[in-house]
Amino acid sequence: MNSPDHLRQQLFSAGYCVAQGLLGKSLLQRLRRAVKPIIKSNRDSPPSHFGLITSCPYADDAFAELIAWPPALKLLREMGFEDNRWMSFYLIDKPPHSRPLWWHQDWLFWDDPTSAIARPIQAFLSYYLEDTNIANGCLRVIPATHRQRHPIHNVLLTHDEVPEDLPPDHPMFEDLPEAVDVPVQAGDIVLGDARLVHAARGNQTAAHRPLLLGWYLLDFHLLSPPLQEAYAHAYGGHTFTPPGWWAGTAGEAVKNLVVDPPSGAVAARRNRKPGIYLQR
Ligand SMILES: O=C(O)CCC(=O)C(=O)O
Repeated sequence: MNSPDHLRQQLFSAGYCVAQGLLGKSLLQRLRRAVKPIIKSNRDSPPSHFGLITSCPYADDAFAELIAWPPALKLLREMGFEDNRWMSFYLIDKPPHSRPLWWHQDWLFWDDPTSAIARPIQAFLSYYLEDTNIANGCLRVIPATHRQRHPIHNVLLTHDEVPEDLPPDHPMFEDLPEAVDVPVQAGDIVLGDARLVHAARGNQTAAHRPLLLGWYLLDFHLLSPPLQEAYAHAYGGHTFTPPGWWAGTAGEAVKNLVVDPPSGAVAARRNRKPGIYLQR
């Protein structure tokens, strides 16, 4: 595995990095079992993300372990991030023979001057539950687009603007030569900056491709007060209570990661469209 220093350097410069083998075999098996009924019950629901994307119901305590997974939190600390908070987890399943996901970025606050800083503020930790590659729908990234404008930014629609049936010839699907595929083994973590332009290959196989994607805030205490307040309104401790049925101390570990409640400060305004804080 690459050293935490190397991973930090890659996350800062390219906008993403891969930490290998962080999910132990036993939690991986428990998570595979936990997502199976969710995937099955959603099999006939309308497509979104050209597959299933759903907020985790957290009903299985494997999710509690995942949210506060000690090896992941340790890695973040070793990478230099000391005060990390959890926002949400999504199950993103690509059904057999499903379409690619379009290029997009996920940063919510492009009007905030800290949109331009090198340090990642909001990051995804993606846990692919099966070996994932070009054939079954791996992640694709355009390195360094978390801080640097790229022509693709000119054609990106925001999440609210993307129609469910975005045509396959839309430029948001363009096969760019500088795009990098990110194949992983089950149990690896992909860490990505929310500002990074990324997409995913289609699933050309007959098997599902499940992903558990968690959003985290890195070094919450260093965020500007307006950002802290915006996150507090959406995710602050007041909105999340660990379910009582989580076994043992699982809920306790998650409590340490909950975003502080609002303080009454002025909150940053949401704007998903990059502006002057994305370098040319
Ligand atoms: O499905 C994937 O592999 C990536 C999904 C993702 O990163 C996203 O939806 O933001």
